[in-house]
Amino acid sequence: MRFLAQKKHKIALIGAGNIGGTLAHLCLLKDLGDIVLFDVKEGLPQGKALDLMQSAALDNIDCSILGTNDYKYIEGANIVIVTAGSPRKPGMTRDDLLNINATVMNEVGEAIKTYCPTAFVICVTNPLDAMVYLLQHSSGLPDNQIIGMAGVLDSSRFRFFLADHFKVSLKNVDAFVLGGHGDSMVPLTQLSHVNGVSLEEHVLQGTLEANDLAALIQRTRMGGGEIVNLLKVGSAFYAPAASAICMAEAVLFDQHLLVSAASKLYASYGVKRPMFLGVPTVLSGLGVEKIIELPLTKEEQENLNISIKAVEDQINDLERLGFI
Ligand code: TXD
Repeated sequence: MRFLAQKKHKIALIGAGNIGGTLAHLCLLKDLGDIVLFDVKEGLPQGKALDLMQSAALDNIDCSILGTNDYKYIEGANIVIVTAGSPRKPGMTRDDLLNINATVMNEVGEAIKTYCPTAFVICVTNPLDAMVYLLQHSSGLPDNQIIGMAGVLDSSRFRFFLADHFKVSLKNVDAFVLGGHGDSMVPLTQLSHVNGVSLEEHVLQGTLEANDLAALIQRTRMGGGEIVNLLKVGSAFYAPAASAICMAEAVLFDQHLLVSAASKLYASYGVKRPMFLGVPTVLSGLGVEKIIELPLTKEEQENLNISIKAVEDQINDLERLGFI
């Protein structure tokens, strides 16, 4: 190890389903580090790891992917991305998943506490805002070391719908979505721009119909459900995986990147109890470096309050069911 400037990163992926497998593939293609793919299903992580290693041979990427059913191999991981649990099925609400996935979060939290308590953890499992809360509870991680992934995905969905509507390059669109990962998420129209002009300004200038904007926002809110209904089995996985990788890279490479992430709040943004909620968050080598408090319009705050209430209800359910 004398000549090695820095050790390779170790990335643990908990859950080797659709998102977990895609995450492993992205980590491999981006050569992010050594990968451990964990799942409770015997053979699944091992089979995917083998397949991925064989694809690495074609891309001439020297990396290691270990597929396992044993948590001990996540020891010393720098990053843990959690997708373990059940995906939403057609007709099922995110809240229906609470019971099944809460049990999984307790197991995962215990494993993180035992094997990699210094890792930065990104939770993806739904219902997101409640699961990341529970995962912090069971792992005992400090606030800067754990976030939930939703806002990056919701913002990229909004960006795509806007670029498609305006027929412009995605590069000319930026968008920001706050709030809980649910039907009550809050796309910010003053902070989202097409060709440098805010959506509010587009409406004032007549280059975007108010009705069209409302429809684009509604499609963003229902973005996950639209894909669930099309797929019939399972839920979106390419964009969710890409979103989690964007967050992992921000931490691994100390990018000081501003993203919308489910971060721990105590009293800001109008929350009345500690909770995780999608807010502008700067990610760096410190993990959650800072949470930015944006001034919101009255309407945005009212919408955010609906999100806050939805997350509060989920946490209350966790309490009622004895998970916390
Ligand atoms: O924006 C977001 N946060 C999301 C979240 C966007 C899309 C999907 N979102 C949620 O991610 C979705 O509702 C699920 O809760 C997770 C994972 O979605 P994925 O599509 O990857 O689900 P799969 O393919 O069913 O994979 C889940 C895997 C599967 O292989 C199970 O065997 C495994 O999780 N699983 C477990 N792994 C480890 N430990 C336990 N206990 C366990 N239980 C199931």
